[in-house]
Amino acid sequence: MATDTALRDRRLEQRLTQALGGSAFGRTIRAFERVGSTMELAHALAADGAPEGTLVWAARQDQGRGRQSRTWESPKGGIYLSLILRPTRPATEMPQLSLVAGLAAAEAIQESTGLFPSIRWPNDLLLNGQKVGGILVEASSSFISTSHAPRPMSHVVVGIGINVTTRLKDIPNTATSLVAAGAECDPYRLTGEVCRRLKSWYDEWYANGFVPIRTALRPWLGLFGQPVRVAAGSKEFEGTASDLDEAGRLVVRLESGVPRAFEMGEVTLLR
Ligand code: BT5
Repeated sequence: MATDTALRDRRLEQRLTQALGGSAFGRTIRAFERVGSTMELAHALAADGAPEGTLVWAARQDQGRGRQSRTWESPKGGIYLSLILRPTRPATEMPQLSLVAGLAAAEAIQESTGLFPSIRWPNDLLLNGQKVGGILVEASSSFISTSHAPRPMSHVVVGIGINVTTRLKDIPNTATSLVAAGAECDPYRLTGEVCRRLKSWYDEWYANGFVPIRTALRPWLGLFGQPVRVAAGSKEFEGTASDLDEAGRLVVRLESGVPRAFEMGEVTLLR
């Protein structure tokens, strides 16, 4: 993309290269002081043939996005990154990548700050019940099919946003930042940790499927045994979160006593 070349910030790229210390995820870096959305750039680079592990990083985004066209507030002080992946596992397994990335990001935050974030299935990172980070997984349209047959994906972009030194007045009142939670944190080092851990858990998932990820996720998932409401599509369900199944679906024991597994959805804790 022409704009990509024009806006690249080589100084940022050098700092990130140092912090990544040779991580295979992030071996190719495109860094920007300000972009629309790192997702857009990553999709464009992937369509141009960028290799797996290409990292697109920004210090600010003007059009940061969440799931279902929601806005991801992306002021200065956060880290905003997208990684290009080219998995050949079945497209039906793609939602698991959100949990693979959540695990990597939670561990990276803990390693960099000593804080212990919880993962709110399927894609939120919380500190003290407030959102400190979010994950967005988008697949290229080329593999979206009307057929139910599993197909290899041509590329997937994993986006991660984390509020580091972000001022609380610049983000929703349901949000927090690492600094507000009492931690000091270097954003470049945190990026390096995220990339290294994502590479390692992604390799594990790729080779052995979701089961080892499920085991590693257990201590980070704060939901089990709690009353929850799950909004899935146009419907809402209430019950007790009871498990994460072997495909990464959230199992909720509904008020009727019947367990139901959710592949996607929004979870609210009821207390
Ligand atoms: C997410 O969506 O949590 C996924 C966020 C992914 C952001 C990254 S940043 C790098 C890459 N480039 C992008 O453009 N996006 C990705 P979702 O579950 O839909 O949550 C969105 C909701 O989180 C919003 O509706 C707000 O309520 C809340 N929110 C918005 N900005 C926030 C922030 N900075 N911190 C915490 N919560 C926020």
